[in-house]
Amino acid sequence: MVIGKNENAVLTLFILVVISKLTPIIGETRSNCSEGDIWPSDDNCYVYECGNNSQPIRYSKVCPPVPTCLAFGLYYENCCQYCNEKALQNINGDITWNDFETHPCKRNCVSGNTMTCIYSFDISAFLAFNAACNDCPVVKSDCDITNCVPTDGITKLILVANRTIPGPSIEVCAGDTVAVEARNGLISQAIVLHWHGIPQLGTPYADGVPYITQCPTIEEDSYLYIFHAINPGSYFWNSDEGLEKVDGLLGSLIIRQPMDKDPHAALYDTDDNVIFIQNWYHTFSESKLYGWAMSSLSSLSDNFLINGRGRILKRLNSTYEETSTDSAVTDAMPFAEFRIASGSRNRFRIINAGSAICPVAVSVDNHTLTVISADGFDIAPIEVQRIVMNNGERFDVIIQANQPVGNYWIRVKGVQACTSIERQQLAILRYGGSSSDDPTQPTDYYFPSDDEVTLDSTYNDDSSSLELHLTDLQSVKPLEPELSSDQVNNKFYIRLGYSSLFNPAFMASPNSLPKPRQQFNNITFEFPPTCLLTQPDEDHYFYCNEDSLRDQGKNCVQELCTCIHVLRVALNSTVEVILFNGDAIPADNDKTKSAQSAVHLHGYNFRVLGMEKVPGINEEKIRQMDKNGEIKRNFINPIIKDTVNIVQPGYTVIRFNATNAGAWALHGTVQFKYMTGTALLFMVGERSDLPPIPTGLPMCRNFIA
Ligand SMILES: [Cu+2]
Repeated sequence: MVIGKNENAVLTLFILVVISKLTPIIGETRSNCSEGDIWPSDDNCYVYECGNNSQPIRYSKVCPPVPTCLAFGLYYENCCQYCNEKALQNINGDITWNDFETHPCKRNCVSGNTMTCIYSFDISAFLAFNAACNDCPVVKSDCDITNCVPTDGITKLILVANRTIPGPSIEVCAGDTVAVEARNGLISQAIVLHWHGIPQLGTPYADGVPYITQCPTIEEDSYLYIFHAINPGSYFWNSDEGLEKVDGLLGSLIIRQPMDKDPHAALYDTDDNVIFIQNWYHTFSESKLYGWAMSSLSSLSDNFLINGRGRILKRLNSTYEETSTDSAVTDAMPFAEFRIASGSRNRFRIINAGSAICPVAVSVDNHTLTVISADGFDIAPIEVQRIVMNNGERFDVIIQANQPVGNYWIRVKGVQACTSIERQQLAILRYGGSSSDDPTQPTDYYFPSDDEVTLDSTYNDDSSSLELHLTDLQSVKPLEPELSSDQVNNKFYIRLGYSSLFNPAFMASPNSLPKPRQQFNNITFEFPPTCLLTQPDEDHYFYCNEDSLRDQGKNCVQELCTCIHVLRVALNSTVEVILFNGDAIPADNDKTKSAQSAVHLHGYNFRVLGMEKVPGINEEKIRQMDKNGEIKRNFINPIIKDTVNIVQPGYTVIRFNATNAGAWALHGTVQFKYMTGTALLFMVGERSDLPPIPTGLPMCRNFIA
């Protein structure tokens, strides 16, 4: 493997590697080198030797041999692979199946004590409410039997990690290293796991976006995700391959911190409650998607689950599954339950891992929610009765057990397009010493009235004067000086809209009406034919954006533009994105229904500088407003998020400092819209800014590439 001229050169090269940390970087080329001079390349991946006529000769660097090492301990430095023996000594158990509750990494966080936390996800197809459920729900405890996966009592095909819904929860401390081995035991589908809200600083190959950061993991194969749990907060993981997330491949990811580091530590006594909200379909997700595309069926969520449980609270009599199943069963299914001690102050982490259309409104009867954190970043506490949150958003709240001992409903209601079908789910807040009965308050969708102080992160403020918006919240972290300037290095206007052009993939016949397809700037995103980050030598496909398509003379309003939508950004430059949305995008086949749409950014946490409703907004108008200084930007402690609603009609302004090299997706948070084109990539930095590609990764390409 060594390309050396003679033994001496090999020895010199070896010494260079050994002392590479001490060798100053000299530069790629030297104008006046003397024959025999040896120096490393800027990226430390090669060694140059000065040859005849001062012509440098490039050699591959000789790395020291890697000792036998578990994959978890391998790391790269200066273009060589090393084994972190210390990390291996501290490894904590290959914990499989349902032992995650007792995982050694789920612990009280103490400063200076970090761990490497290993998890195995066995991903397989499975059946919800299956034969393992015995007499559930008649015998309530049978619903808790391992392998039962009760959901809402409807038997259906699901995709699971370790046979649970939601999937296993990863709970670690800030500073830990997380290693998840995802084993694909599906019969006919690849998988890719994404860690929603984790910026993957320096670990772009672990971000889990198919054909962007990795090849999808095929059947019977596995992929090892290693990343650092840096910022404490509430996150989740999910499959970003197709619609697998919707069918059950998702779970929470909680990063706690030592209490002495938490600015809100004095406000709460307990921190072990997670309210995990997901959409639930009563058929396999793809039959929902194609039912919407090729007939007049609804794609709205059939139900919500809270921590994997719930009942069907309103039957629409519109689907076979709902009308044919035994309502005596589904009406008796157990709700998720949360137990708190009277007088205690409890941190609840509310995670909306939803993937279908409709934001949700979350409230707890008779209790105030003190919001202390949004998307993993602390805010100045604010008291509300209700939080409206879109897919992908997380809010941590404190619930004080200051009411009479008893049981109270936790309500999760689908709003906007889901109001008329009264989609909702309930869970129970039980005080210690209360009965095991259901709460006595009505379960009606319209109870209690909407006249409550509401944090509405969707900015849909036409109902109440009691609404607060994200722009009313304050981060505990002041805005970074480089983001406080009037000027930014990069400014992008991104319009969320939709195309109703001919689209054979979603049409039953050439005569059918095309279904509206969501886009950014009139471009339908297409995933590359090979893996963009890990197969750089095959990067000969065409990227596009609004400018390049215009230069090619394309009119994407008249013809469907489908390509790899890329916005390039220099490393360490500042970025402002003005997201705007003028069209009410039909939420479903019922054109009268629409819902606010959120976007999620990978690789970064961003500041939300402004959100405002502007009727009749379009590209011309937003640019004119910006020119006239009419876009509202708040520079005083704007909150930090990774998922935000695009006000419709109106705009949302975000800023971030592009310090993380990679190809980072910005995408819609309705899964089938993301997978069918509502996405683009921020390409930050150059290839040389990326960490070395891990060795031994699988390759992928299509036949055409
Ligand atoms: Cu994400």
